[in-house]
Amino acid sequence: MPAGIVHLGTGAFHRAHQAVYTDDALAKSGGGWMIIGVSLRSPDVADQLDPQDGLYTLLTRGPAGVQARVIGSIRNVLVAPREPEKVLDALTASETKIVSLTITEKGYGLDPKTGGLDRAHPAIAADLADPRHPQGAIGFIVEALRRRHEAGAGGFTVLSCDNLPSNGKVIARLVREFAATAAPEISGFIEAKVTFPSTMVDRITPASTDKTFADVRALTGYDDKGAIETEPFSQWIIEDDFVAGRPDWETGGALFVSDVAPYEKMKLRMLNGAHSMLAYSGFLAGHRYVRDVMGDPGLAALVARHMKAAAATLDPVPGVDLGRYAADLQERFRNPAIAHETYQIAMDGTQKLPQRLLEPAIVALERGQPTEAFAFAVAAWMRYALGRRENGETYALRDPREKEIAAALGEAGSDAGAIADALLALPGLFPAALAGNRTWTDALKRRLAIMMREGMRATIEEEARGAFSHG
Ligand code: CS2
Repeated sequence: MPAGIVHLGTGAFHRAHQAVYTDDALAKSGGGWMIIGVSLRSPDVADQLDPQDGLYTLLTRGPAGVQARVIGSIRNVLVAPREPEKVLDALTASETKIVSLTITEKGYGLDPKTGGLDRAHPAIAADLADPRHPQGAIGFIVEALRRRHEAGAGGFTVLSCDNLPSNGKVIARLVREFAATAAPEISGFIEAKVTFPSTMVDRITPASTDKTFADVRALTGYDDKGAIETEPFSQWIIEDDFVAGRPDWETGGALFVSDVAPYEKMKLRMLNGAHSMLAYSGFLAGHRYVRDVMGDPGLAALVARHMKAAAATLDPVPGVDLGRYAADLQERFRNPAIAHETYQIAMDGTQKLPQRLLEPAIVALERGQPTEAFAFAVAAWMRYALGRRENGETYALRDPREKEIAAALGEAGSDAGAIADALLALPGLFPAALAGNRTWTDALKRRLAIMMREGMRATIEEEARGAFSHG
């Protein structure tokens, strides 16, 4: 079957989510919707999948057991640094009707201060300097659109599948802003021929381990270098605004709506917000996996509290009972068959905090609702940002602002107030509504001080007992 989709960022999440919906759609309805994957950095996925004709096994692990399924929707994977012209050929091919992305929050080049393009972002800066030879996602999309416009071809749909609020609007803004500098002649073409639907994506997908490969071998008899694993749950909510058609993704259960924003906020604040909170606190309390966190009564109570506080910041979500949603999320977090590392979720904190913890904290403050859950979560991130466990062992933060954080913390030592002030002052991270709110910063510092003095476990116990509930 011909390819109709070029996907940027062919990591495990894409292969456990959009590629599966596309596999279902191809099986039921056919159509020229195979996927050409693109890796913007590492050749690993291409080297795993291409010798296997793009085929790979998806393991689904539920409490009741494990299932293996071969996914066939990916045709091949290109490696951008190795073969950039082939990537541009795929993006400009007339069959290409959708360009989708899972490049993580930090891949976009979004300036948190302005909501626009961060011209200092490494890939954005490089691509603005040499727009005909792009390296990053936005650069590739704009150069491909420029070539399509020049050739008199049509546009395509840009489909962001990352955990950013209004992800379609965000990438539309970045593409337009980038094009205004790099290819101003295509702005009318973008308005007329390119759409940017927003999507909410959800499926917990831990990194593959030796156990993934061993189980695949036992279940299928194949040595599958591209095998991945995930949970049974999967959700995809999409705005139906495709400029040149789309696969029959409803087949696999995708839901098409006119406004995805309420669902995105719900997922980002309840699932991802609780995830970030439990990742920082759980990691420091010695829990390797999310399921271990859920087996810790104090932390499990804080997860429930967090979801409740996050739910209170939301407007009604069509067709969703938020109490039921929270209960289902906790059930998913408890899944004993999924080994999802707290350290994996803890990465890229500066990119995740705003939409997951800071925005809901501001809403809670405005509405006079409880904010302790957010103060605890942010304090846990600050403690985590020190990059050392309580026994002194160090770990990499794996955050694009890691160096800047280390420099900011250089002077602060172990003083909770100084640590918090240094991190609150990181440019563009904490909105004034939080950094300038004394009650909020005091609540945060009080928790960080206990974390520094008594350790994370003791803080979790006190927090779960409600010992700080008045601030
Ligand atoms: C997690 C997400 O790593 C993280 O930050 O919170 O990847 C989460 O597992 C997914 O969004 C679930 O859909």
